[in-house]
Amino acid sequence: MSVAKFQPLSFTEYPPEEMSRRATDFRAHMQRRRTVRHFSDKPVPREVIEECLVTAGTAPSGANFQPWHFVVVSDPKVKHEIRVAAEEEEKEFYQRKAPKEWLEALAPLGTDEHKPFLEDAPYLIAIFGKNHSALPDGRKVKNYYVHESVGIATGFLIAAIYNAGLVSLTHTPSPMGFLNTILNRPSDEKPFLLLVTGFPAKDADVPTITKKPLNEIATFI
Ligand code: IYR
Repeated sequence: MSVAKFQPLSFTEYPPEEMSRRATDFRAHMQRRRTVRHFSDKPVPREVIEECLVTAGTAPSGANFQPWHFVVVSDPKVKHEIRVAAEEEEKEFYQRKAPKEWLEALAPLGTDEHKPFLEDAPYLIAIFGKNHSALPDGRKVKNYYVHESVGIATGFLIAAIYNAGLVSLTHTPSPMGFLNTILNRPSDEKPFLLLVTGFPAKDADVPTITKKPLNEIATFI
């Protein structure tokens, strides 16, 4: 067992007004983020995506095992394969599997089985959760809180991509097992979601939806 090692925390405390201003500025910034379904094919520098992925990798995780893997797809042939496989699953979902109630819930978003963004966007980031890790001595150990950890890292990634001046779409064709086959990932890794990333199309529009107000999402005791 390795021994705990500690170092001083690097932390900046802000005066109260500056803290409030920072909280408000970030709130206003994040409130403008929208999930986008119409992408431009305008290229995005790879370094920007790399920086965003490093940010995602700073997320907290169970036992700091960092149980995630990101596959960044820009190859048009691979994007095409993903689109074909995803649209097959989506067709099954919209035409057969989805209960009426689910389709009703999706109606305000205007989604259907056609997913052209999977080829239009410059990057598809496939996010996988890893059920096991290899220790430095080669032993295979179980990862903890994989869903929570990967969910948090994905949140960081969405915020980083938006902060860089790009847009994204959290896309979850179901089931997503085809991603292991197409992207050559081991069966121990489970696809978490596909983050479609790039610039919005010039004529991109978004559904008119609202977010719940604070008093509906939080209780102070
Ligand atoms: N995966 C489908 C359906 C879908 C499901 C939910 I829940 C959404 O919030 C949006 C879409 C699709 O991508 O169309």
